Amino acid sequence: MAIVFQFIIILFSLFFLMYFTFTCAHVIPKLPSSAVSPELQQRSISAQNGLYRTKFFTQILDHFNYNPQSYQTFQQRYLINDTYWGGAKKKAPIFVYMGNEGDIQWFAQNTGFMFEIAPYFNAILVFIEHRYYGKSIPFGGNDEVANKTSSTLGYMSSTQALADYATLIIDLKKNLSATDSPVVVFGGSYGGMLAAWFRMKYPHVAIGALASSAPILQFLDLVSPYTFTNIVTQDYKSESENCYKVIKGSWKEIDDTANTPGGIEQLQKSFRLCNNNISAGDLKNWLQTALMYTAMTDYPTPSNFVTPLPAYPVKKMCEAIDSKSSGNETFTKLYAAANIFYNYSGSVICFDISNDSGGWDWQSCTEMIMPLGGNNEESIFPAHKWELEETLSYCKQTYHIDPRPHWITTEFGGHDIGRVLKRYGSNIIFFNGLRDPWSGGGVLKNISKTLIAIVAKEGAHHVDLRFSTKEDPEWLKDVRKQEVKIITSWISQYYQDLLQG
Ligand SMILES: *[C@@H]1O[C@H](CO)[C@@H](O)[C@H](O)[C@H]1NC(C)=O
Ligand SMILES: *[C@@H]1O[C@H](CO)[C@@H](O)[C@H](O)[C@H]1NC(C)=O
Ligand SMILES: *[C@@H]1O[C@H](CO)[C@@H](O)[C@H](O)[C@H]1NC(C)=O
Ligand SMILES: *[C@@H]1O[C@H](CO)[C@@H](O)[C@H](O)[C@H]1NC(C)=O
Ligand SMILES: *[C@@H]1O[C@H](CO)[C@@H](O)[C@H](O)[C@H]1NC(C)=O
Ligand SMILES: *[C@@H]1O[C@H](CO)[C@@H](O)[C@H](O)[C@H]1NC(C)=O
Ligand SMILES: *[C@@H]1O[C@H](CO)[C@@H](O)[C@H](O)[C@H]1NC(C)=O
Ligand SMILES: CC(=O)N[C@H]1CO[C@H](CO)[C@@H](O)[C@@H]1O
Repeated sequence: MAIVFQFIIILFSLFFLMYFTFTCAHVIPKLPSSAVSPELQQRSISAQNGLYRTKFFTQILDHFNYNPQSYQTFQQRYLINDTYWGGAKKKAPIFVYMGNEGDIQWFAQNTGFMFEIAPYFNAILVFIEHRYYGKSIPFGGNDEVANKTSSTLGYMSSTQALADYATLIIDLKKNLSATDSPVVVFGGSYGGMLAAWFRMKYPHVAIGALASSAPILQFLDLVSPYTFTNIVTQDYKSESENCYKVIKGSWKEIDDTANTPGGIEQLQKSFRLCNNNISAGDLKNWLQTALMYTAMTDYPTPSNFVTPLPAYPVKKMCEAIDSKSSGNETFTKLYAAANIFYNYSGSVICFDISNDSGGWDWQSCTEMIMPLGGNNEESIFPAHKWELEETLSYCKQTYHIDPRPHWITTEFGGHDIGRVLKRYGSNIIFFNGLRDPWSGGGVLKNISKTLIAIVAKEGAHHVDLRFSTKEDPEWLKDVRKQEVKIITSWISQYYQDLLQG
């Protein structure tokens, strides 16, 4: 679901850059789920259970090659819930979540929408884990081997993942004797991109797709690299002009302080950091990460997606910054804001600014070259021009491979998407919340009667897929109602077609 910012990756590229240039810090956004460490995902997962049973499927390593190595297999995890299923005899529907970059249990638990609509549709729910994440690791399930070099990581791609999903779904339908049951696919963030692409590439497997917050246009020459940060900027500005100004002014103040004797110690103290060896760049990354993720997960109710947060966290951060009790000091104000993102639980003793990298780093070095992180004059973040060259050299250095920045648009399209899709595509819902910085790379216009863009002005990253709560605002209830209505129409159309033979 979460396509979050690849913050980690970004951090990596950032460090690489700083090493050479010591230029100002910039954080490249990541999809939200890539920001959550496996340990953290695990902790939140074990807190919940009873939603599904876990299964494994023997999956082929390489769907697109007939050389002997490609016949190697790995165990792919999927989760299943058949409590509400109407059964194969009734041709009751199969709802499949297309796993993103992380542990599938985490996505299942953050996709309450599917659990809540399953009884209405008498649907069986299936959540499939993406290869190279969670427990679905090729090369004997050993991530140290699988993740080690580009020759083992080479089998990780969106096209392989889609082929995995098709293979598993077809096999599962056979096992359930449910070949005539309609399949609807769901996904948020990167998972949403996969859902949309799955419907385009495998129309014989899925009758429709709900692609929530899927930035399928966040690629080279399609949207401005500034959209992401422009939206983040707008989010904070919309709360208060002062909030925007304080944050925007803080970067220079951090640099200036860091350059004075004892400045680093002062920063450490002001922000209550555990690390005793940080740079201004580390601190700025850490703050920018908080600002970006808070914008992405600016949900109208308390949430625990990337981290526990109050309802409307952007507003809360700005209130902290604007509040008189935060004093006049920029750092006190910023600390108060960061404390909301990093310490809403109140259990953090000091902040550990450290970084690590996940599997998305590989993906963002091969095909997922998303122009992001560039900032214009107005930006709330330090100015930084997005350069393809930086990504290319970082990837070369890290993985010894050349990224293929045009592959995604070659494989799935994107240019003139409306004109192209309206002639051959159908049955996709593109949901976007305009407060979500990723919405800049989303499909925001209706393409045809069955390629529908649902746009929520107040919405954040795949908010529609979350479990409903009593406090949900009307607009969110309406979005979900609209989605249910559209999915109902796909399914009844399918049954009609089936009758007509
Ligand atoms: C399916 O999900 C529901 C919650 O919506 C839960 O009560 C039920 O136990 C789950 N069934 C299985 C087989 O896990
Ligand atoms: C279908 O059944 C076969 C035989 O039991 C099993 O090996 C395979 O994993 C099953 N497929 C799925 C998707 O679970
Ligand atoms: C702090 O980091 C710098 C490089 O960033 C390194 O040269 C120095 O040894 C480190 N100091 C400590 C105490 O780790
Ligand atoms: C904050 O600013 C106001 C107005 O500029 C000033 O009167 C006040 O003394 C300042 N407070 C602190 C704690 O610096
Ligand atoms: C986290 O919040 C708790 C409770 O408000 C507070 O006592 C603690 O100092 C905070 N941690 C940091 C690092 O600021
Ligand atoms: C390596 O594998 C683990 C699964 O345990 C995954 O979470 C992680 O993101 C992978 N890292 C890389 C660099 O691919
Ligand atoms: C797309 O069409 C639907 C009705 O079919 C409408 O509810 C929705 O607002 C339209 N979306 C946009 C972005 O105009
Ligand atoms: C603060 C911190 O831990 N920074 C580390 C982030 O990752 C780079 C690359 O591995 C390290 O060099 C930094 O020390």
